[in-house]
Amino acid sequence: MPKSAAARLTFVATYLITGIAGFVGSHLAHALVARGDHVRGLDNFSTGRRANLASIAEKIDLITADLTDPEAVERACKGVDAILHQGALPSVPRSIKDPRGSHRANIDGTFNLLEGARHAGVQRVLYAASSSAYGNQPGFPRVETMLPQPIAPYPVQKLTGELYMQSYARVYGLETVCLRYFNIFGPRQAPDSPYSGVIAKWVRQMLAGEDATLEGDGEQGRDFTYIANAVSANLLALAAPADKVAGRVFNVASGQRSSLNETWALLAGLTGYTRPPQRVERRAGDIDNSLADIGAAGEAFGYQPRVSFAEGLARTVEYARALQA
Ligand code: UD2
Repeated sequence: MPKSAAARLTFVATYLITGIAGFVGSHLAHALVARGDHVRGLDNFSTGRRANLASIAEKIDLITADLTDPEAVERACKGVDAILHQGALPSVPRSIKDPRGSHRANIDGTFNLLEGARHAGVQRVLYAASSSAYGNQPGFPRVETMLPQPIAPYPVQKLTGELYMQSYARVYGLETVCLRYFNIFGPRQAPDSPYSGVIAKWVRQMLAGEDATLEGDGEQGRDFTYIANAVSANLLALAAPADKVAGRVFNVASGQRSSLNETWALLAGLTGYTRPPQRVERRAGDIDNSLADIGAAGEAFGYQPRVSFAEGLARTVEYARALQA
């Protein structure tokens, strides 16, 4: 086995972030650059935005390439200590509309990344997995030992990536770590696509005084997780000893459930929005409820959410308001 990641990665290391121009990828890049690490990024700019990297553009090595290009991915992995694999085509409804496109990005892309990592001798890969893997089975909070029951293509793809990560840990000794993100939100999340996360979308619409849509009765719940909490989970998982994390899956969440109706009310209060929601039908493949047990990540690498849901919403609205000004 190589030196433990904890020993090696406490020194200046070279990281590859896939999907670096996206919401989570760009936050990770800012955090790693801030602590003086070398950051290389890969993005095809299909959904990512250069503006997300503007203030660190000079400090990172940016490769414009697609995860489905095996040679480009293999080149990007050379000389890298650890990878934060965030590149993906998210959204449950997008995957229902275009299962082939999201399959390619999420499954073929993840496979190429693992092959690139293996050939380049990368030590550790953190993988952005999804809470959607749990599906609509009974039993809350969600614990990593539950059998996944994905419904739409997107959760199937994200879960397939997890299985590949675990396989590469067992077969090739790559230190892969799957972080199951629970509805991450915060500044820089794209607000203007039909596939945008609900909080980013509502904040933009409410601040612009536009109608906003509530799909279903609004009683579906989510464990909304502020971006800074997800970033801290990644940094902790990078530094954790291999025997605590390699080949494992961890929930990354706040450990609190909020309904969409509650979320609407909080955002309306923060933005001064008074219009009623435009109520439309529930989405196909939507999850009723989501709430994580975050004990495993706490035990393995000391993860604890530091920013509450209410504080996260306030920061998100403040950011969006400053952009509009
Ligand atoms: C899933 C995953 C999440 C992440 C994400 C990536 C779950 C529980 N979560 O998020 O972890 O992987 O996929 O895309 O599976 N909605 C409205 N109005 C709108 C937009 C959305 O009412 O304008 C509703 C939507 O029907 C859903 C909820 O808001 O009930 C959340 O939707 P979302 O697209 O923000 O995220 P979700 O839960 O599909």
